[in-house]
Amino acid sequence: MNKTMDYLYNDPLASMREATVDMLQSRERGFSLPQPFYNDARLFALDMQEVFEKEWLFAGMACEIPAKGNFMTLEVGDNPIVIVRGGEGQIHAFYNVCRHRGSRLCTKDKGKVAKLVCPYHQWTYELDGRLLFAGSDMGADFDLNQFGLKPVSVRTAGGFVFINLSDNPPAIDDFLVTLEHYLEPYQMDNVKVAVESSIVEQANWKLVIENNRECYHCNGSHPELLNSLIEFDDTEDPRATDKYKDLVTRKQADWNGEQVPWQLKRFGKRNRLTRTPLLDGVVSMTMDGKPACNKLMGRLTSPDMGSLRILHLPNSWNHFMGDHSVVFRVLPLGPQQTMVTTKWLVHKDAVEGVDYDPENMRRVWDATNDQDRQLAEENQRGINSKAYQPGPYSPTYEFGVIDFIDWYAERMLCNLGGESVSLQ
Ligand code: 3BY
Ligand code: FES
Ligand code: FE
Repeated sequence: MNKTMDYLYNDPLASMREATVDMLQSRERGFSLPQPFYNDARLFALDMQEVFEKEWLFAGMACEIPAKGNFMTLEVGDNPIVIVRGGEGQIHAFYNVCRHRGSRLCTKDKGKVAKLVCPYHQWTYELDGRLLFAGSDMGADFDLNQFGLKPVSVRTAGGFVFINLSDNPPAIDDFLVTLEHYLEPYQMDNVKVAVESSIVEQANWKLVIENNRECYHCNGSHPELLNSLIEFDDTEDPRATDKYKDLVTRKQADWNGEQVPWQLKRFGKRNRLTRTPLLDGVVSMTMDGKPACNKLMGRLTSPDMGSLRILHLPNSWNHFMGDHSVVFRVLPLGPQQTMVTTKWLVHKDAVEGVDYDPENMRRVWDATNDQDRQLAEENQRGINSKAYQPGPYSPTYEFGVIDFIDWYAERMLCNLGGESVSLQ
C-alpha cells in the first residue's frame, strides 16, 4: 500500500475502537465507566461518530421555525446543521455546508430567508436544498443538479424536531407515535419559546446526562427545584411511598377528567414518557409553585397537570406542565465540554409582561442548571485524577443512571460492531 492509500484507508481510531469494545465488554455493570470514557479525546471522537452521528438527536422545536423560510442551526460535533421550513410547510434538515468550497451557509442561530445564500460566493439554494444559482460561469459542463445540499434525516412529532446524521437511521416510529399522542393536549402548533438559555459545562456529555438521570443529589443541591419537584422519578421508582402512590392515584383521576395521557411508556432505554405529580398543592416549577403563565397550554383547562416528563437519549429531557414547558438539549463540544440549551415554552397567544414574566418563569431551572453544572464539573475534575476508578451506582437512587449507561454501552457496542463489519 502506498502512502496515500495508507493515509486514506487506515482508520486513525482503529486501536481506540478495539480498546473501547474491550472496555465495554469487560466493564462492571452498575458501575461508572472507566476514565477514558469521560476525558479521552479519541474516545470523544468515537462518541461523536458512533452515538451522535448515528442515533436520533433532539434538535429543536418546530415552533422555532413557524413559517416558510424560517431556519435554525446547530452543531453536532464538527457538523454544522441547518433545519429549515420549506414552501409547503415541511421541515428539511441539511448539512449547513456549501457545495462550492464548503463554507458554512447559515451563520446565525435562527433567521428567515427567501433562499439559502452562501455568504462566501453567493451560491444560492432553494429551501428544499436544490442549487439554483452558482454565480458566474462555472464552465459548460457544470450541472446544478449535482450540487444540492446534503440532506440530514429529520422527523417531527409533538412539536419536537429530531435529526439523524447516519445513512441508515434506526427506527423511531413507535416513540414518535406515542410522543404525538402525549403532546396532543398541548397543541404544539400553538406554542412559542418564551425564553431560552445556553450554558457551557466543563464536563463530558455523559456526566451531564448521568447527573440528570438521578435525584440522589437533589436534596443536597436543588432547593429551588424541590419547591415543586417530587424526587421520585416515576411510579415505578423503588423509593415511592404509599403517600406518593395515593397522590399519584388522585392526580391520575384528575388527568383522566382532562383527557390527558399519563401512563408510563418506555421505548427500550432510549425513551421514557410519564406524567408525575408535583408536590401536593403545587402546579408549576416556579419558586412559589404557582403558574408562571396565566394562559394555559393547548386545550388544557386546569394548570394542575403535574409534569409530563419525556426522556430522549442521548440528548434530551423535558418537563411539560399545565402553564408552561421546559425542554432541554445537550450537545457535546469536546471531551470535557458540553452545551446545555434550555427553552421555556408557552401558549403562542400568551403575552410577555401580561400573562407571564420570563424572569420569574426561568428562575427555578436557571438555578437548577447552574447547580447541575457545578456538580458535573466537580465530577469531571475528580474523574480526571489518577485516583479515579469506576464506582458503584445505587440501584435504588441511581437506576436511571444505570439505564443510561446500559443504553450507551449497548449502542456503542452495536454501532462499533456495525462499523468494523462495513470496514472489512
Ligand atoms: O427533573 C429532572 O429533569 C431531573 C430528574 C431528577 C433530577 N433532575 C433535575
Ligand atoms: Fe459557498 Fe463559495 S463556498 S459560494
Ligand atoms: Fe440536578
